[in-house]
Amino acid sequence: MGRLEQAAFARAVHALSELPPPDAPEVAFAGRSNAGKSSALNAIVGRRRLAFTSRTPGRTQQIVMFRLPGGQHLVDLPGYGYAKVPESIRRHWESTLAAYLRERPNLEGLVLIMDARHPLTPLDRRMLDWFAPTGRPIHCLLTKADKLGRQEAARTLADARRALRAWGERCSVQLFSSVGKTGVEEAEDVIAGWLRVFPRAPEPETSEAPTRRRGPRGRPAAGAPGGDRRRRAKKSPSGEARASRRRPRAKGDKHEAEMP
Ligand SMILES: Nc1nc2c(ncn2[C@@H]2O[C@H](COP(=O)(O)OP(=O)(O)OP(=O)(O)O)[C@@H](O)[C@H]2O)c(=O)[nH]1
Ligand SMILES: [Mg+2]
Repeated sequence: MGRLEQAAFARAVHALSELPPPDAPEVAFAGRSNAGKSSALNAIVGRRRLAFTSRTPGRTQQIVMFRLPGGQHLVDLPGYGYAKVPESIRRHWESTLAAYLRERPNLEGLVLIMDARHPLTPLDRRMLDWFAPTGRPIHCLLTKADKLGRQEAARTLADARRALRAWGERCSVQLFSSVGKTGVEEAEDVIAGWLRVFPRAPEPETSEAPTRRRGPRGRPAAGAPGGDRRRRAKKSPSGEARASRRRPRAKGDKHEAEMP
């Protein structure tokens, strides 16, 4: 099971006054309308339909909060830059987002989702301008990378990395695809670190004789010949060993298309 897989819908709010008390770490997903924020959040928690996704831009129009068992929150912010939003609503969200990003004391980091085909739009730059002065980290996902060829993707990443230096050292970037599942574990590592959700301790080695080393339900236990293939410990960027735990996905997996 992924480290963030137990996230559950907690609440959807329109105003900052409705937010829960800031007593546990929080990570927010921001980005242009239709950039793929909700899809990225779903891919990272390893659940297809936790956050609503839609082909219709401007679908997420509230601050939607997902809570982890330890009390931390993942926050799906309303997208910006959708031209058809009425002026009064646009203003409301602009001031709400700016205040949230600057003042939420438990906001540990910002995940900025940008379409890899046109990253760092003027509105993305403004988000970076709002958040970077807080001194907290920003991790950018260049999503829909499946729409780019390999070389184009590599060039886009290098260009974005260079441009993002303008917002300081705490700004990182990676390629991502919710459809192709590119970069999902890398993003999960960053977010789980910010939320202080740590890998589960490895299962203890059994001291039974080799002939009787069977895991639960008759599977070979970790350490038994062939038994640890799916749970082989992997080094995370922080150097900690952790078990590989992503379940395989069917090739045709699709995201939910519309809100019910
Ligand atoms: N090809 C491709 N399509 C994607 C990817 N991520 C999202 N999409 C599609 O992009 C559209 C918008 O995705 P959402 O995740 O709803 O985007 P959002 O940023 O949450 O949108 P709003 O909530 O409206 O601001 C949907 O049709 C998704 O299926 C991706 O990695 N690759
Ligand atoms: Mg959304």
